[in-house]
Amino acid sequence: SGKITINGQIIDFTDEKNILAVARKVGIDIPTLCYHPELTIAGACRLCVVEIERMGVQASCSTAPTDGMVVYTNSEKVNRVRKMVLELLLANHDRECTTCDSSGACKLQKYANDYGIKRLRYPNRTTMAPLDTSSLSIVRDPNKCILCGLCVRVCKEKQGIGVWDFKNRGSRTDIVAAMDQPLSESACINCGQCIAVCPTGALTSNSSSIQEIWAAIRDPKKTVVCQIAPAPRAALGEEFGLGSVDVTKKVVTALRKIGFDKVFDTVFTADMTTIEESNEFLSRLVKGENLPLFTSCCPGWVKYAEEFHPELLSNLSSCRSPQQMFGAVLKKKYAKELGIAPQDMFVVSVMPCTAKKYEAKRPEFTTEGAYDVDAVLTTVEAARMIKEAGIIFNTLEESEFDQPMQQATGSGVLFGTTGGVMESVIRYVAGKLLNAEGRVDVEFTRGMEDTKIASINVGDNKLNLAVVNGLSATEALIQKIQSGELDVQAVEVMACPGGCVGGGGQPFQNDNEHRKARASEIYGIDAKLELHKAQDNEDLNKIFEKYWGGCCNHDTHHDLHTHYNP
Ligand code: HC0
Ligand code: SF4
Repeated sequence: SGKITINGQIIDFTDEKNILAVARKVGIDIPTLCYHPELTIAGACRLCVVEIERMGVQASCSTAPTDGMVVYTNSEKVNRVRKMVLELLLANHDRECTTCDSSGACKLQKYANDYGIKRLRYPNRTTMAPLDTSSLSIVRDPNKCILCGLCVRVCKEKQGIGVWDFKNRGSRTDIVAAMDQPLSESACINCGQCIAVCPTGALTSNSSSIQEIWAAIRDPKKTVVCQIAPAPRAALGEEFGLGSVDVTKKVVTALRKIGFDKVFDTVFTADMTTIEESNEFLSRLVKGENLPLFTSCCPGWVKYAEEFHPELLSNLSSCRSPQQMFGAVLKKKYAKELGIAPQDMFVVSVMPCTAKKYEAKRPEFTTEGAYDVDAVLTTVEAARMIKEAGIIFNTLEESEFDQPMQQATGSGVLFGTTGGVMESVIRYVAGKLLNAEGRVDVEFTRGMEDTKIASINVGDNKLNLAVVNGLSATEALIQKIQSGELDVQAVEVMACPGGCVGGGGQPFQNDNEHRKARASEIYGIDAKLELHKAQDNEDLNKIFEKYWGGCCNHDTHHDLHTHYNP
């Protein structure tokens, strides 16, 4: 710790590892392209240079503060270096910004503007490399890659997978997926975290479903139905400058205006998942079988388990995710009730997640040859459709989800943040075993730490439980369980940092601050909702009764559960 002077302002520093962090702490912005506070430091882009007395121009991301240091973040020399860096990056960059999916969110575009880069001495690149569109979730445009390496680092460090890597050196340097094969051939689990850290449009979500959805909406033969997941409701407003606030009821209005015939809440089937999964858990506890139970609603985690831990597949809950439970309800039951063939119903979901695009296309999730969920929009893509439809979002009136699957409990909303599925299960189990009335709030499941472990007592049962997010942390936890060091009966896994609020399809500022803000909004929604535990959802209880003669039986198992492929 000590004091440093930045632009004449004396600042105390404690454990900040670099000058950049000290400056940002007091609201002095230094531009960066290759830096992320949660990843290792590369010092590759040189945009974060500052001038330090007696040390000259240095990268602020890789220089530690020392007592008495005097730093200038915007001197003439510094800005000259930054302009040069930006010009060189732009020289080798496809500058078709108007048609880029990241236009408006791109940091290179922003800094070129901020630093007044006008005429470039170099023409736009003329030889364009082909795009990798092989993945259902992610598109890579190599012509927009600035080689910052954030995708390489996030996939290796946070997910422990290492799909991306550098190839060649010097001016021929490139970033490629494993073995230089198309992304779809790699071990990629489609989480989209590389999109979330990419500063440009080199990595974006595969948004090809937008056109399909417009076509379905315009097709008079199709009944188009939309469901919206828990996490987007606290983030979609960011795309309209509203910040991380609950916009659920405005989104319902917007989706109706876009042309959806019915708008439902994925929280309804999150409650359904809680009931099916909790009973599965209780019956495994009684039999002492397939423990610990691992949750299975995160498709990134499911694919990871299939690729890297086939021995754990019998421990995964057999429940479909809420997205796919809703798909099943709609195509297998609700369509029939309306007298519609499953092929004539088009089901869309709005998800914070790029892996949900892949999950929807898994061959097991079909009814009479039609996909249960036909198309998946990320939060960002849903906002784009709202804009394309000419809807002024911010002044929209609010409206309710459709009947007869309208109710949603606070516990289902919690699914959108790390720890939420576990808390829902605990609430359900406590309610069921203890006939507990009233609210059951859980402490240990909350917060952004990547691994949370606790023992809780539910009546006579002592439950050892774990909640984990990020697959590197998950891998570490699995090692502890398999070595016998840790004894737990249930584990909630979400592949993305912070759970779904930090999904790869969420608005671009996908850092810890935003994840926390979104999660706290989700807890706020739960606190306000009167319906608290999954079993409080009366609409759901009626649907269970009407379609399957109750819950957790042979027929719900057939329609609402799945199997995994080693
Ligand atoms: Fe999630 Fe879901 S909560 S995975 O985190 O379980 O994507 O938001 O929709 O399916 O409900 C994502 C979010 C969902 C599902 C739900 C679960
Ligand atoms: Fe790695 Fe996830 Fe990107 Fe796939 S989507 S390359 S797993 S970070």
